[in-house]
Amino acid sequence: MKTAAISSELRARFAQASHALVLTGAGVSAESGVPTFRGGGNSAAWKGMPFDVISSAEMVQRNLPAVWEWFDYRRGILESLKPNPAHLEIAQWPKRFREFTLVTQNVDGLHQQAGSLNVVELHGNIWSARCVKCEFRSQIISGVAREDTCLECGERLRPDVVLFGEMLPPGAFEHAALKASQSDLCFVVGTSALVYPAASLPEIAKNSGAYLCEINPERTGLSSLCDEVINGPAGEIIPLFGEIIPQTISAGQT
Ligand code: BJW
Ligand code: ZN
Repeated sequence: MKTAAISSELRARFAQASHALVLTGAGVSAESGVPTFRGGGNSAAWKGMPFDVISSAEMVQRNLPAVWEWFDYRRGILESLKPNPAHLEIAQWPKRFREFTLVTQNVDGLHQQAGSLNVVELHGNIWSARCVKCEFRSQIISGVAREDTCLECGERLRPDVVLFGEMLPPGAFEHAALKASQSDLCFVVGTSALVYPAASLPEIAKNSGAYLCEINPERTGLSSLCDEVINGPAGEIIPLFGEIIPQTISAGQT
């Protein structure tokens, strides 16, 4: 895959854009070895349960130990995995734009491991637990037994992730939607764009005049809305942007 994968139009836009937003999904971590949700692999089902059954608010009510088992298993996989060239290149992008916002649906923390700051995590983080009753949160540290009960009220802790039918963290989507509406360049990377409200962010960006680019080996329901679709793996395509000579002065990430 050569730089030719990026059109001259997109190259110019990347060099000149002032407000950029990137929305990532499971596909950006696929080349690190994290299974996607809908692309098959180990993660699509857990002990015969489809992931949307085990990763559901109802299962937290019904069988929290099973939900923990599923998330403990996934954290176990993550312990040995590293950010890939897509995460590493995206971590450099705040230097390329006056404003840069990284929004992820992923719970794996790999963007932060790659050096990205202020990542908007729409669906929470697998390295955090929260109380089922109060606001208490507890970080989960690799190799250290996680807390089972809330230190504030004694209730049970659950994974601090957003399951189907649950609300997103307060303000997270609103912040992302505002930044999407202000962006002049928007990338959608490695998401099937099936899960809302995350999937509405590219639509918001496009409706506000942003140039919309999708990077994904497969077409998605969003592809026809995009100004440009690059059908390829994020870990090969995204680093190619690092070769584009900037034409704007940097200022940081919001
Ligand atoms: C590569 C690649 C490579 C492979 N390089 N790419 C409007 C309409 C209809 C329904 C709704 C709606 N608004 C809300 C809903 C309900 C629901 C929803 O969206 N349902 C749809 C499925 C229809 N949404 C919610 O419930 C959300 N909450 C909410 O809206 O609250 C308000 C509310 C509450 C109550 C009632 C009503 C409203 C919450 C959604 C939470 C999603 N949670 C999960 C699980 C997190 C925990 C866990 O980790 O287990 O989040 S589901 C799962 O899907 C996970 C992901 O973040 C999310 C998105 O998946 P993603 O990232 O797109 O992954 P995949 O696997 O689908 O796709 C991977 C892609 O990568 C593919 O395209 C590959 O081709 C590609 N790829 N290799 C680049 N190398
Ligand atoms: Zn509590």
